[in-house]
Amino acid sequence: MKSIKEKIYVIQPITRENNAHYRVLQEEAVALIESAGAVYAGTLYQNIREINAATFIGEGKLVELSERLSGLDDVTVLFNGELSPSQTLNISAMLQDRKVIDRTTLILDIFAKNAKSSEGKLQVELAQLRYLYPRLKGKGVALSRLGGGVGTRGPGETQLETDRRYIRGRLKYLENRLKELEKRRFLQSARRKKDEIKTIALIGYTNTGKSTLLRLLTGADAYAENRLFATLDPMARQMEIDGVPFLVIDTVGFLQDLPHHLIEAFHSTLESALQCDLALIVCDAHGEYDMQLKTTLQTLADLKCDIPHLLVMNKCDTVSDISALPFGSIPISAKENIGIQELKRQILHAFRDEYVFCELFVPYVKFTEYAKLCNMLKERSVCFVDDGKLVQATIPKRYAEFFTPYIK
Ligand SMILES: Nc1nc2c(ncn2[C@@H]2O[C@H](COP(=O)(O)OP(=O)(O)OP(=O)(O)O)[C@@H](O)[C@H]2O)c(=O)[nH]1
Ligand SMILES: [Mg+2]
Repeated sequence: MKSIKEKIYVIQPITRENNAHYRVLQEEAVALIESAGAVYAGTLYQNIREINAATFIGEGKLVELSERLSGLDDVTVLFNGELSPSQTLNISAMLQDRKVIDRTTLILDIFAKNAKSSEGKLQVELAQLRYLYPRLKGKGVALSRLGGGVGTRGPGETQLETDRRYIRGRLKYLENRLKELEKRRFLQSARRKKDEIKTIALIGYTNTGKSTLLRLLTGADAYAENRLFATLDPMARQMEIDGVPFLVIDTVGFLQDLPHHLIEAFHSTLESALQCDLALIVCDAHGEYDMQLKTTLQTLADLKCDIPHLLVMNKCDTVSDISALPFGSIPISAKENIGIQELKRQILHAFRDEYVFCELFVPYVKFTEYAKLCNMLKERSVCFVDDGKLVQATIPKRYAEFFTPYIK
């Protein structure tokens, strides 16, 4: 069956706070609409000096919008900000019962569409129900106006219309189930700590190329696409640099003004990434990287995450002058495989206190003795000579003393 794409018209408020970046917010709204699989139908900008408690923007402006949209019955209105339940319903009523959604609802809808793992789906459902639950109070039939964002994904109208007790029960179930999964993950990460594999997390703004970089570094079959929130479920894959094994974790992207409870919803899956040993903060060298970096650092701070990081400027194949990029950042192109050796060198450098890279000489008479130590190091290359073998080795520093007799 050929599906008809939903058309969405944007109301972009201009406030004192977003005065400098409302255009970027509007462009992002368009990208969000496209990422949700809907069609962008236009924008109405509105200066707001004082927020109207009932309708957010002034009623006069809503009348203007209503006239502008007359004859376009099937167009949904996206308010590019967060609306209270009553504001949503009032705006909808003033627009002849048109469907009105806010930015959070749209993002939740994209999340619902993109979650692949069972845990990701549970998290999205929990976030959707938590967002919708307070909006259910005594709204009766009007509920359907709040439901499910674009299309029919997520909890959807039928579920919303079922009784609130059921939703409360479902919330409890989801919370418990996620707690169990979190416990399991905690055990896995504890085991990893025991195995002592260092973890590297790819963190950053959405659509900057994190998944593309994961693919390049680890050969993983990660999904990368030119749309927002392509990745929701973290994916972890191993790679090795000069004999040092690393676990690389891809994560959900951040977005400016991403409501806090949405990030909170992903806290359990982000957890493993946030406990990493090193973060690669990925920005788009061709985009608004100052804002991307600021948003990322702010989000990490909000999540109380203070980890060492390297700043990676991706998509440098699209930039003519890389010398203008932030000082100390590492320019790469994950798509064109540019700058990756330097990135790997800097990753290893970040762990320089943890490993010794050296050449060993093992005489034949010591082979048995050496063999007992072998699981403590990584042999990068071996070359047999007359009286023994030469080994290029990577040794975790705490084991280095066992190898002192062999170090050349
Ligand atoms: N020109 C260019 N495009 C790139 C590069 N790296 C990634 N891209 C493109 O950027 C888009 C987004 O890439 P992803 O790897 O999905 O980005 P992401 O950061 O994982 O995005 P989310 O998961 O949505 O947060 C895709 O269309 C990629 O092909 C690069 O180095 N150069
Ligand atoms: Mg991704």
